[in-house]
Amino acid sequence: MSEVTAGLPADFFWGVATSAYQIEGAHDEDGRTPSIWDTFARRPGAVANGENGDVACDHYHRMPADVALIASLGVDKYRFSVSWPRVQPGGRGPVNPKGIDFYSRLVDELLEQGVDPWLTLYHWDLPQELEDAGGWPHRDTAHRFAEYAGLVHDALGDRVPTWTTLNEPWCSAMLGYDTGRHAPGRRDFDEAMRAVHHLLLGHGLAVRELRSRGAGSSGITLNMGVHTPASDDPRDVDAARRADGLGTRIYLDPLVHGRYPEDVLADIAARGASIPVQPGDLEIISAPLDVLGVNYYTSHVLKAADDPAVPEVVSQGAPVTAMGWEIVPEGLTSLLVRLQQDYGVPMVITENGAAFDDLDVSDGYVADADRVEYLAAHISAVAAAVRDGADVRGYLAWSLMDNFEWGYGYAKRFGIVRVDYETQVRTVKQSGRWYRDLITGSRGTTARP
Ligand code: IFM
Repeated sequence: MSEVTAGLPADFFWGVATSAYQIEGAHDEDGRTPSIWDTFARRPGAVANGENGDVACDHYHRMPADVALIASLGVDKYRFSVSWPRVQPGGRGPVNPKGIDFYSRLVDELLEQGVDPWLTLYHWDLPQELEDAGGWPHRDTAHRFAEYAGLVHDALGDRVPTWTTLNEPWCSAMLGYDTGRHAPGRRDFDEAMRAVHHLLLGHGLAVRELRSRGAGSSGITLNMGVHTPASDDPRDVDAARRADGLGTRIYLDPLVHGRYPEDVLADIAARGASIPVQPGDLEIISAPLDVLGVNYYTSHVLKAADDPAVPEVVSQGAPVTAMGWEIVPEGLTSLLVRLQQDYGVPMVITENGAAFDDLDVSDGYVADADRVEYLAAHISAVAAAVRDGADVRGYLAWSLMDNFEWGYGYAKRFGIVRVDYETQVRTVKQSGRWYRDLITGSRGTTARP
């Protein structure tokens, strides 16, 4: 066992993650209809260089080779997402046989290669028709999502052991409906709060559908970090409380404790908005989670701003990735220990990784020592949290390969495998080789054949 993994249990598992819109391409094939990201990416100025996911990594056409690549990394699990408008065009009605067949073949291919499929139902690609009908601020979207979850489980439930309902609902609600930086690009805080509740309700209803069909493990993935006040000035302390409230507790308190936090409800009300809870919703939302997915990239230091409702993030002087995100591995240890104490749900790191510019590319070799260092520091941070009592069962690196990084287009590369977008050639980076060796070493066995 290396120093990096010291303290991780023998059955700790390893994997890689992607999402549908970021890698699949084939945006209008085999009956797929547009999602909010297809629409948003066409809005001038929404995505860097006017890029979109029409082709992306062309994974839809290269899936068997990509699965062989995944298996060559020696991972236990592959986390992917299903494109809702591919399997249920328009977000209503029957399943699209060609669309679901793609995922059925993907699952079979993974199982054949000895890799467990980990399925995320929603990684931000809402069918455009459902946005036109009101999107996540509209309660019916939660019901549509549960119906879709049932359709996908009917087709794949016999072979997929782990189900995640939503990926990072904070991004869907806040970036999608408050700041407008993500699809659908609306800017209205009250709509964002309505979206939060309907995303959580959709999660709870979907879990009910999955469990009624005998699903194995069901959970949700949240993006989280640590929020530290810039000073002990009560205004900075309040800034950190607010960021934690809207970033973490507004999701985990209802999911685990069946109630929204009072202080957060008061902050929301002070901004003229509200959470549209109806009788029975919180019971649905708080169905026990088998697993909490934790996506971690950075942590923030907060300072009170002129508008106390919108705290300011200040630099803590740490080095940054190509996203400008500060590298704070110790934040991951603190976060996991805090989540264990406050919520006590078994956890898996469902995403962690870094964008770097990968300038050193030659002769089929990508030297990305910066990414190796980032991954090593964060895996060590997970091991430290486990030694401190956090129940963390596995780690999935973001991302298997370079892909469409939302508003940044293809300029930001998170992969441990490089994608040449001209040729679609994949090259395992130094970090990918390092990760494979780490996995092999942590098992004390040789790599899978
Ligand atoms: O690429 C995204 C992913 O889709 C969701 N989590 C964060 C990643 C990096 O920004």
